[in-house]
Amino acid sequence: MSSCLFCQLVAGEIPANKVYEDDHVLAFHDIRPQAPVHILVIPKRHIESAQAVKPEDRETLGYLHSVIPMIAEDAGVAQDGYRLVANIGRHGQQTVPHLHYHLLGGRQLGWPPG
Ligand code: DGP
Repeated sequence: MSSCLFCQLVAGEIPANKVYEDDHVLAFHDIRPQAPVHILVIPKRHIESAQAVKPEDRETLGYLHSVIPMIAEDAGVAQDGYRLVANIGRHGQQTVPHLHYHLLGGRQLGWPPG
């Protein structure tokens, strides 16, 4: 079993409330939602964070971004808008070291973040 929580989730070793899945991307509801819609979108292949992205990840991440509009549409937030956030490292408060985008919406969000 992988030591990475999200790799375990991709492998089906721990359950997830999935909203989208294909060969390269998985999207599921965050276990601690911070907004009415709070979905995590991840590449299935392990990449530690946005800071660890390499040129060879270009296709995977370009593809991941191409399915986000559909996920947002299905979640009902495309029209009013939403936020896409990647936390990175300690100061970014990344707690799971597998690249993930928080897709947050369904209410008016504040800015700047804390
Ligand atoms: P971050 O702090 O940016 O690394 O975000 C990690 C998010 O992952 C956090 O919002 C909570 C969520 N999370 C942690 N463990 C699980 C889990 O087992 N299942 C699901 N669905 N979400 C999780």
